[in-house]
Amino acid sequence: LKNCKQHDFQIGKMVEAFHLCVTEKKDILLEEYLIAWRQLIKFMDALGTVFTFISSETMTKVNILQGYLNGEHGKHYRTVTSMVKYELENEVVNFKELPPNRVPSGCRTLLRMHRALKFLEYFLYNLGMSAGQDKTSQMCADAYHKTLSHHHSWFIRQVAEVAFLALPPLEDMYKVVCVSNHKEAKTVLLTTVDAIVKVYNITQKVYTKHGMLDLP
Ligand code: 1Q0
Repeated sequence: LKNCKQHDFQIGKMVEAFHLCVTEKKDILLEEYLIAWRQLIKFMDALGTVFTFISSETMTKVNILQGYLNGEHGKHYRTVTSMVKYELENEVVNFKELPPNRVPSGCRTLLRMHRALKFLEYFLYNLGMSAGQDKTSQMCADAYHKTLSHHHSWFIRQVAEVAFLALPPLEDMYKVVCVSNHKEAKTVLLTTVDAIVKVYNITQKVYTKHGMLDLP
């Protein structure tokens, strides 16, 4: 496990990006959103090889969205609202099962990440509120069972359960986020949760409005 000087995950950068991605009109800037996610991927990579499968799957999602942003219709992918509008108008949302060999839609891809944010919110909250005796693997499993697991297949759930067991103890997690004690950790983690909740709620509203919470 790498400590905070040996890897370049910075929780501050992640929180900042989750803050900056929210616009005044309560929309989400995709570019900043992806910056936050790249930090999360770095964090998973710092935890070791057990998490490689999860982090590379997450990277695939980030790359799909970045691909749309850099693509010929990139200007329509600047924010979540503009992406949804564009994909709806052009009927590329994939409301039905995606034909093979096609790049999944932006809406469908973002939905996966959006669901994962709810998990992250619970997990980081648990970590922040922990008095120190709790096991990280248990806190992570609890968060997962309340949230993301409902959207995962049996196979993926088994993969997740194995990964949880490989989570380092709380003090080591603190080192990865560069905090030295529980009080500091609590502040950092609850600030992060706050930023994530804001982003989550905005996305949730847009997706609810367009009946997009169950895209296959
Ligand atoms: C560090 C702890 C990591 C624990 C991860 C728990 C989540 C388990 C996820 C398990 C498997 C993911 C592999 C594949 C999933 C896909 O099937 C699924 C759906 O996509 P699709 O195309 O098949 O329909 N994909 C997803 O759900 C995408 C999201 C994956 C999970 C992202 C988890 C992000 C969590 C990061 C934790 C970092 C904590 C950082 C801060 C720590 C501060 C102390």
